[in-house]
Amino acid sequence: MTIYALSSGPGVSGIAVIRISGIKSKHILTEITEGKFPKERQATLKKIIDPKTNEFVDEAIVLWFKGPNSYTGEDMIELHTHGSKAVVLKLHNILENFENCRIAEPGEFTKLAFQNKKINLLKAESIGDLIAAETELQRKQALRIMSGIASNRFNSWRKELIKALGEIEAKIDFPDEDLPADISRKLKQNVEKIKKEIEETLNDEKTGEIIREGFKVSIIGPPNVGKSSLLNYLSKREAAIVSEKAGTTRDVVEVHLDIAGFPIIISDTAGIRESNDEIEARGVNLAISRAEDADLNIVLLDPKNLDFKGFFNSKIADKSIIVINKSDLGLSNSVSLKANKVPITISIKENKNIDKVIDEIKSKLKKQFLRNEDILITRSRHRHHLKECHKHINSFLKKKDSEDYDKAAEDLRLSIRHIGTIVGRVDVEEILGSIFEKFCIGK
Ligand SMILES: Nc1nc2c(ncn2[C@@H]2O[C@H](COP(=O)(O)OP(=O)(O)OP(=O)(O)O)[C@@H](O)[C@H]2O)c(=O)[nH]1
Ligand SMILES: [Mg+2]
Repeated sequence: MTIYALSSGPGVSGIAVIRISGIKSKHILTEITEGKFPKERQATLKKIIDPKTNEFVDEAIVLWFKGPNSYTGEDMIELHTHGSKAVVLKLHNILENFENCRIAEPGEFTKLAFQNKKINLLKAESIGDLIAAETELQRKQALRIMSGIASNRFNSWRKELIKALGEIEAKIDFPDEDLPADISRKLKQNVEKIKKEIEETLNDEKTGEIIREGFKVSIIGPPNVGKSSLLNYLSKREAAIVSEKAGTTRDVVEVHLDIAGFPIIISDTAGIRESNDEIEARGVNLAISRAEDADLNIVLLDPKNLDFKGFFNSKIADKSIIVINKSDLGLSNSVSLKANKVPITISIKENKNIDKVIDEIKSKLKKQFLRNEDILITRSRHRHHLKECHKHINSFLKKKDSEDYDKAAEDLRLSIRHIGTIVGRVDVEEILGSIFEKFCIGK
């Protein structure tokens, strides 16, 4: 099958890039251009024609990549046409008329690259992350993972574990050999070292995932205190409806922001109060679960609504800053705050002190992202498999020295499988290879 797709963004642009990958690429390029076939990897200006009618379609820069030296590993073409909708549409119509040629599915070029072993799973994911990156931090993280920093570490752990497994397999397969009876101390020490390194990697406060997905800030508080006003102020637009009526916001309103290069998802939520209105009550539940889920909560109050113990549970309290809005109305002294946190007093109406809230967010962000340089985990998928790997290593290390080797080998096998899944490599041959190496000692 040969696939094609517009690889540059949709809409009008100076240049549009259409990619074609697959066995028919060469044939297609011969059919839609005239004259000499372009040299490999050399930008060539060509007239594109409709092979059915000989109609002139556009002038384009044509690039020919012969597989496997291409992004997908297959024969590939890039057509850099003028970026009009009509040109792109016409080319799509021409391409769909070729036999066994269809439009690509989302991510299919990268999937082919992975399947053809041009890239591993981590690199495939980080290419996706780089394309989606909206902030400096996200771009840097995607590039770091793309460069192979995480793959190298995972692969080296995996290699060590495969080596250890090979040794144990050798004992199972050749019990009569002159091998020490116990699982050697050195082998255990090596595995112990990997275990410690994995623990350090896991102990990262999920920074990589937070950079990728955005730092979640939730604005929570009683109705009518100015939560939506704060969201609008921070996002510099009318993202949420503001009204003097209490209970205006029902759904969660989300805005993506870039504060000092940090990716942030800020959520405005329904004001929290007892309500008989079913929809409002659902909004309140949603608000509380958002706050529990957030990386940081701005608990917003106003002088008339200083009570928040109703929703300030332990999941929310630890990651909250308290902000009292409407300072222009004067503060009531008679109300004591029920949290041992110093509140920030602001007025959105008079634009007072809001920079203090922003500074507070920034300082939390800086703390969170302090050690982004040694981050290896950027998705919960990686974390899950690394945790599983750690679990099986632990179980291996707990096995008594002279205990059943079969069980110890199984622990290692599972730990290898999980770590292999992160980079997309689960290969029985490799384990067999490692056994074979051992087999070769004198045999
Ligand atoms: N005096 C004064 N009024 C404000 C200030 N900030 C917001 N308001 C007003 O307070 C009212 C409620 O504002 P919203 O932003 O809708 O409040 P909310 O917390 O989102 O309310 P709900 O969505 O109903 O929970 C509006 O009339 C705002 O104009 C302020 O600093 N001072
Ligand atoms: Mg609101």
